[in-house]
Amino acid sequence: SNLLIPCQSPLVSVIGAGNVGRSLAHRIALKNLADVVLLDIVEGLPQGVALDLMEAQSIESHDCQIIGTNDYADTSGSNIVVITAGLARKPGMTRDDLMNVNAKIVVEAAQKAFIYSPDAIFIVITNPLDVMTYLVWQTIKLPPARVMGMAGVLDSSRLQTFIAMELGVLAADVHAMVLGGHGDLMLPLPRYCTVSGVPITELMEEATINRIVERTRNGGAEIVKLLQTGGAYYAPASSACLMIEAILRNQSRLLPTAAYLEGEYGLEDIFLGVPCRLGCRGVESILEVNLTESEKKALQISAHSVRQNVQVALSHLA
Ligand code: TXD
Repeated sequence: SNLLIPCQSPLVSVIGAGNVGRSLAHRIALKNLADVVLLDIVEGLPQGVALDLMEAQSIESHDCQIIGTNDYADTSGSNIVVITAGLARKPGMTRDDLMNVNAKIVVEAAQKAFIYSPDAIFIVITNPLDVMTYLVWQTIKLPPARVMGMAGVLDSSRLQTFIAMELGVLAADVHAMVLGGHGDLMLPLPRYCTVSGVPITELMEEATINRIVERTRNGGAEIVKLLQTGGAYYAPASSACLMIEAILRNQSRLLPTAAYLEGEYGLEDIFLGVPCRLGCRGVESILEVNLTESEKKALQISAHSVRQNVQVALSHLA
């Protein structure tokens, strides 16, 4: 009978077993979504993290296998490859320095992972997000639907949390949409934020909304300032996990995703955060919502800055 045919779990490979990578592996296992291969350049690190996670398997009663490795051959046949590898900013390093170092790391990771998982969907997390996502796509030349970047889900989740805190409502009842690049130029859209269907513009003063929007823009920096030793990782891992779940379960969820634009929003040949339907084929479609003139302008400015950085990174890689 069909019951006797063993069915293989999906496989997610996470490149970079640092804070985000290991938290993501944990999250995937807790949700029993997929087996996970954690890969890092540091010897012993991914093996240790994977073993530690596996040692909780009986307590958490999931049945995901998590292995750690330094060898891309072990990532073979992944359904999804997530790239979190990279360096954090060190004293004396400019944003450009960081970008050029991470560009090299990310391009190499994409090339090597692609050899072993040519059918995978690639999700990029490494910063600067929109630039790195473009480089991955350009390196492996996949159909654009199969390459995407995670940032919008995190930025929207931050906004949702701040709205919930302000109004004293359940965060899960709040829905928000943040578009544009991941960084100071992101474009939160209060007009499209609701609490159980009620627009927040009906529930909050404009000044309050502006304050919350500003806090969202600086969400990453606020955490870095508190932690001192690195950036956020729990909410980023949860955000990436949501996208992975939407893909593996073919949920067709509408999530803000850094996707390749081919004329949408008047933009071409760029990865930028826009609302996407995520399903088993990756980015199933891009939704073009109506933007006001000033919102369009803000998106253009965000796009311009991403484009400039892509050029810097490409000239450095050449
Ligand atoms: O919204 C978003 N997209 C983001 C992005 C939210 C949070 C973090 N964001 C970015 O993700 C952050 O700015 C970094 O660029 C990445 C990873 O953040 P994380 O906090 O996980 O950084 P860590 O803890 O320093 O981990 C990076 C790991 C570390 O273990 C390195 O040894 C490894 O990457 N690394 C490599 N792995 C494989 N191959 C190579 N070449 C390599 N170089 C470093």
